[in-house]
Amino acid sequence: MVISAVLTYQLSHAQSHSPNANHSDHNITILAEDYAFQAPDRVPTGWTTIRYENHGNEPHFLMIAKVPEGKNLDDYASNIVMPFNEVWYALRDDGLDQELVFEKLGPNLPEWFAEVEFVGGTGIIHPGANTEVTLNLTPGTHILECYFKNEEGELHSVEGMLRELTVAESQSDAAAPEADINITLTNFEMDIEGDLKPGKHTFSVHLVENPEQGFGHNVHVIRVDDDTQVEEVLRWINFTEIDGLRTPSPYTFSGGMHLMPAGETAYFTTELEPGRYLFLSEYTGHLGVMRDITIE
Ligand SMILES: [Cu+2]
Repeated sequence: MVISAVLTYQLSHAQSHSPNANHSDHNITILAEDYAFQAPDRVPTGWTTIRYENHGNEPHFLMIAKVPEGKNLDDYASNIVMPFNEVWYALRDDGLDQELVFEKLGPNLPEWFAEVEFVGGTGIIHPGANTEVTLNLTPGTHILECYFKNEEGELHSVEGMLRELTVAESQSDAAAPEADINITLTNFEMDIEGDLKPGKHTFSVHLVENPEQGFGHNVHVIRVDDDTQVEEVLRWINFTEIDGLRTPSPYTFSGGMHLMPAGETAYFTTELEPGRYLFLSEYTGHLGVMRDITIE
């Protein structure tokens, strides 16, 4: 299959970068480029802080998926990213009804997709921006992924933003950071506690539960104008919309936290300026997991 061949080439190309990684360090940097991740190959178990820098010309995010034992990057690319890409092409090119996305996708995903665990990551960040997230990682094979779309409507993951990260058995001695703002995600609400004033903040994200159907909750911090309609942002952040999660982006992104397991807590930092922000869950914002906040 042509797409698989292209993807395999891009993956091996992307994988060939191996920058400044101290493999035993629990503070790592991951660079987002158009379209590759530069990252270490290994991190220790426990609390790891990831500085995520966007060196590209497009918005990028970082989603981290832990795959079941015995599965690797090639399995994830062929058996999970490809079926998603095929459904996306059916939406983009063949006018597939959005209502039929999961009906079409389901039979093409392997049984082991149910065992893939999304363990956090970042929200979308703008070109030139950076953020930090701190995650409590457990040993195993992980996949770094960004599925934002470029101007041509190709998924960044298919263009090369897929990379393997091994969480080694060795234990990080780092502790969880102190948060000054606490976000709690439930079905179907987002609670935010703390003093949301201008400046840099460390947010804790505690995910109480994920919905039984579909994907779970995450947080994107989105700077919007006073007259921006929430419904329009909710529509745009929907992957199945033709212009959704796609360059050019009509909004400005300040990070957040990607999909994570129920019961866990993770942390992110972001700098807030006076103005209006939406804190929005990509898959469940339309069900109420969002907040519309103006920083005075
Ligand atoms: Cu990207």
